[in-house]
Amino acid sequence: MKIIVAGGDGFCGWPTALYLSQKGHDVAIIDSMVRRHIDEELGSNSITPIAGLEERVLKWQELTGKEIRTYEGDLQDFDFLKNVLETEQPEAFVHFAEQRSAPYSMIDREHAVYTQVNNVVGTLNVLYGIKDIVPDCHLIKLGTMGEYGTPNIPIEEGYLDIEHKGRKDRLPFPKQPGSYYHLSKVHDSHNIMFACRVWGIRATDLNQGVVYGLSTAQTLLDPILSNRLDYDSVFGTALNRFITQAAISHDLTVYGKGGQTRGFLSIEDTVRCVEIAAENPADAGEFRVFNQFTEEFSVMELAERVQRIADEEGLTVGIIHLENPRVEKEEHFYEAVNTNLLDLGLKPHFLTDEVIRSILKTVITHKDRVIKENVLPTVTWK
Ligand code: NAD
Ligand code: USQ
Repeated sequence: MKIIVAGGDGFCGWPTALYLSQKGHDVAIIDSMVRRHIDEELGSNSITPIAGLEERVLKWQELTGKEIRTYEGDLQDFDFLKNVLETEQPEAFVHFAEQRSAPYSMIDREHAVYTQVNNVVGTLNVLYGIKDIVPDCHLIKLGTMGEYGTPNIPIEEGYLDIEHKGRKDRLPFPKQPGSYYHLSKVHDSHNIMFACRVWGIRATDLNQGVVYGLSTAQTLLDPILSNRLDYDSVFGTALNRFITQAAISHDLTVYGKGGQTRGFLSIEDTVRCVEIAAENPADAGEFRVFNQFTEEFSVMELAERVQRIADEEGLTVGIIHLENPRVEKEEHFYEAVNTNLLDLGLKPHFLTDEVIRSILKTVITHKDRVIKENVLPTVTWK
C-alpha cells in the first residue's frame, strides 16, 4: 500500500515508518520537525542520540534498498499538505503529527493554545485534504486512552450501548480527558466522526495507551536508525522515565499515591497495530475506534517492578511520592476493553522483567546524556 506517516520523525512515527517499509509498503514521511525545536525550547534531549531525518532515511535505503520519501512541512499549512497528497496519492494516512505532551499543554495559555491549534487544525486539514484529493484514503489517527479519563464503569471501544427513559442507542463513550492536550484529541475525534458521517470518509481512531520501550528490529539495524527516548518531566512517559531514573540512581518519581492506572503497550506493538489497521481498512463512512493497549498497570506497580529489577542489576533506587503536579484521581476503578485489535490478529508483547532489563541496559549506555535538572516535574496543572 502507499502509506503516508505524518509525524514520522517522532518516537512512534519513526519506527512505524521503518516497519511498514520493511513489510513492503511504499512509505512517505511528513514532519515539521517541531518536536526537535521543542527540545531546544525546553533545554531537553532524547537520551539516545538521534540522527537527522535525511540521514536516517539514507541509511535505511543503504541497508535495505527501500526508499522512504520525506516531506518537511506543517499539517497546519494546507497548500503544503495538498501538494503532498496530490503527489503521493496515499491509500492510508497514518497521523501521529501532534503535540503530544500533557504537561507541555499545561505550561501556560500560550502552550495550551499552541497544542489545540496545532492538533485540531492539523487534523481538520487532513480531513479536508482526504475529502478533496484522495477520498478513498483511510485515515488512521492516533488518539489516546486518556480521552476517556477514569470513569467508574468499564471503558468500551469508542461507543456505549445505553438505554435511557425506555429508549436505546449506541453513542460515543463519554469523554473526561485530563489535560488540554488530551482534550485536543477529543476535539479531533469529534471532527473525524463528523467528517465520516457527512463526507463518507473512512477512519480508524487508535486510542493508544502509554507507550514504553524504544527499539524495534528495524531501529536496531544501525545506530543512525535509533529511535528517540524521552525521560524529562514534560515529554518522558511513566515507565520510560522510571527506567531512566533507575539508570542514574535517581529516586523513582511517583506522583501522589501512585494508584493511577493506565493502559500500556510496547513500541513494538504500536507499529504492528498501525499495520493491522492499515491492512484492514474502515468502510467508507465508518468511524472505527480501537483501544490500543495490551496491559494495565498502576504507576506504583511499575515503580516497584523497576526498583526490583534495578536492584538485581546492582542499582539501588528509592521510590518517592511527590506531591502530584497534576489534577487526577490517584485511586480509582480502571477496566478497559481492547479486543478489536486482538480480534484482527495482534499478538501482544508483554512487559516481562527481561523487557524492563533490556530497556534499562540500553539506557545505561547513554546515561551520561541525562540532563538531571529535567527529571523532576516543574509544570503543575493549577
Ligand atoms: P513525538 O512528539 O515524538 O512525535 C510527533 C511528531 O509529529 C514529531 O516528530 C513532530 O515534529 C511532528 N509534528 C507535530 N506537529 C506537527 C505538525 N503540525 N505538522 C507536521 N509534523 C508535526 O510523539 P509520539 O510519542 O511519537 O506520539 C505520536 C502520536 O501518538 C501523537 O499523536 C500522540 O498523541 C500519540 N500517542 C503517543 C503515546 C506515547 O506514549 N508516546 C501514547 C498515546 C498516543
Ligand atoms: N506519572 C508519575 N510519575 C512520573 C510520570 C508520570 O506518577 O514521573 C503518572 C502521571 O501522573 C499519570 C501517569 O503516570 O497518572 C501517566 O503519565 P504519563 O506522563 O506517562 O502519560 P500521559 O501524560 O497520560 O501521556 C502519555 C503520552 C500521551 C498519550 C498518553 C496515553 O505523552 O501522548 O496520549 O500517554 S494515556 O495515558 O492513555 O492517555
